Amino acid sequence: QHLEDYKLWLKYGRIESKTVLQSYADLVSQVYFPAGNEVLENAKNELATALPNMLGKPVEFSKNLAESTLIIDRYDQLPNALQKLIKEDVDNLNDEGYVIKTVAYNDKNISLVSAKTNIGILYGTFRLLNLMQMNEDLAGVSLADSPKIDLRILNHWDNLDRSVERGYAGFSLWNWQKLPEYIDQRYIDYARANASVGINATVLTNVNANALVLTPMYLEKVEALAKVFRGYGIKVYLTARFSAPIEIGNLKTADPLNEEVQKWWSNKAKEIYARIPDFGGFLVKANSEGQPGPQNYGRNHVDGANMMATALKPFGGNVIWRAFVYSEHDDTDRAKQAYDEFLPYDGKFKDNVVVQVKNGAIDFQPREPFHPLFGALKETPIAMEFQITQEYLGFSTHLVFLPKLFIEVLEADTYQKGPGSTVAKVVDGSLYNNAISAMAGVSNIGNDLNWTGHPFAQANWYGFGRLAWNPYLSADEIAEEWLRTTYSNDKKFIEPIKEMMLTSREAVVNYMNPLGLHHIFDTGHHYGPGPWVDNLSRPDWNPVYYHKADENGIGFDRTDTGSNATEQYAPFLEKKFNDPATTPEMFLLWFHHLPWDYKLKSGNSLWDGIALKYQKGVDQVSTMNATWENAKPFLTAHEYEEVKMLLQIQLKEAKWWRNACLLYFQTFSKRPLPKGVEQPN
Ligand code: GCW
Repeated sequence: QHLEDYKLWLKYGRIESKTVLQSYADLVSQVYFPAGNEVLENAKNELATALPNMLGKPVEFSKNLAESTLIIDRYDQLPNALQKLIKEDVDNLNDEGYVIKTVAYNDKNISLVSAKTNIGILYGTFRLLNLMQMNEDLAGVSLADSPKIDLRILNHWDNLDRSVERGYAGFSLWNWQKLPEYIDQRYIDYARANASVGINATVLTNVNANALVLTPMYLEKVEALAKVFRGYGIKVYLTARFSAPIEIGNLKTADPLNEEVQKWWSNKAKEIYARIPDFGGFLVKANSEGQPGPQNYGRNHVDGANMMATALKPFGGNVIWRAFVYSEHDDTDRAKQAYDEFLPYDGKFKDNVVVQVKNGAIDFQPREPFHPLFGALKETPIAMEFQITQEYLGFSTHLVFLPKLFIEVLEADTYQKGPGSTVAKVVDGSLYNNAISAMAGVSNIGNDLNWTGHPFAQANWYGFGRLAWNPYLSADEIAEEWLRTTYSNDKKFIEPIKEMMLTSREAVVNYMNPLGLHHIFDTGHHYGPGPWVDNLSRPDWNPVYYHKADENGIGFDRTDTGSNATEQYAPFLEKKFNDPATTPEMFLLWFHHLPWDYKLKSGNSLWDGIALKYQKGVDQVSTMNATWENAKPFLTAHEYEEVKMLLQIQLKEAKWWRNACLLYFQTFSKRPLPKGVEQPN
């Protein structure tokens, strides 16, 4: 029973509807799938496992193309007559895209899955199985799809001792001790899951990096993982500790302008590529939160990134350089620092450098306005960094459907090239025609039986992959797909549970950080509330720095009368955000310090409005509990119980947040709680 959780959205359960079953049985009565290469064999194996499970009988692979009902093959391998039928669709695909189409061939309708490349075939096969799991009508299917983003990459914050920074689903999947010889089935299932949603790269190690991973002892193990992942179209990246030349190379310096250092990195790249010819490259966190970097030697981010880019270039590798920088020695508003530091470098990076920017300017809060670097960096490929692991969102205990958050950011209009310059267009490279486009997700995966801790956190892994493939999908579609492949195709189950997922993100904002409040988490672990914390060594880590509550009011003035972070946005937005009346209320206290009696659009005072939001968050979680209760008939006892227990914790903790924040803020507002808000006791 519990093992079902392990299968993620690849359960391939028996199809219940008789008519669907019959139509699929017809569809696959003879399958032509020659395969013959590792990637294709993996696709074929997936089919060979999935179809009998779904249909209840073995699959017939045939050598006779002419008589087959389903043909899966690369375009260049197809007979001319078949090529002709899909030429137009195939012409429009990119290298990773695929076509799934019903065509008339030899006087009958057959289904065709084709692509320009092997990996396209793998993706097409997974998509076909996905459609079948959702009982979609495939009789006249005509579908052509290509990823809109080149690099769809997971970032594991996994340490070599298998602890996972901000990981809440057990220990790291990578069993360094048993590698390279022992290939855990998990590696294969991880690769299958990723490939099924189009994730095509993974960074194995934490950005707070350990240089040891670049030594031969570990590279041998990385090579073994890369070998498994290659068969699923997944490239391996590593984090590169900037001081590695000193730590593992016996050099006296890691100065990027020093020739010895440059040579060391070039040799390191050569050594890695000798083992892993398709190695992706390095992800680097430099001069951020105490990590070493070029600034230790009086150099800058461009010097550092370009030095590594030069080393990787001959082998086709990339440098992904993070822009998550802020300094305790700089009293500029933390939200402004990354933009200030990186904007002057626009256009100065080598062409195999991507700058990776978190979705917001502070740090993965339940809600933040989009990072002002999106749209502002015009000549530098910019990768989106989302956090799938729920550092500030209740770990793997709270049910929060993150595609809602991701899409809110992707849909935001930067106005940097006029209206319609959305973050999605920046990230997919279409706005400025960037050479590389990338979306990264900080993984929520660990060795828990169900991979992600909370069963619904699987939906966040799934949703990240889907959005990295197509950043224009809706949260509704993603939730629906995930529910149907994970739980049930029954509408009576799907509709209410989908609704629960879609409201869950707003619920967490309401009970943790409503109206633009942010970073009021307890210190270090970031789990519960800690808005009162004011004694940390770094002022920019203290919650009081962010909410600035006092007797007059609450919020961070980031307008032209305050830190002027608003000036980092395009003029249209700058103006909008400078005025509380035109600032979307969801960002109100992000940009403004306002009196407790400030009147909200609802007519409520700010104080009452804050209190009502906290209460609303609690009420929403109550509703989530009731919704789950009603879904009981559709669930196994185990499925029902595990989420029920988690939702009960979530309710308790939503109340904890409400009570803690309201009692604390009330010491400043000195106002009673409005009607409808439960009195904390
Ligand atoms: O906010 C911080 C997290 C750190 C993380 C850092 C980063 C990997 O609390 O745990 O370090 O962000 O993104 O580099």
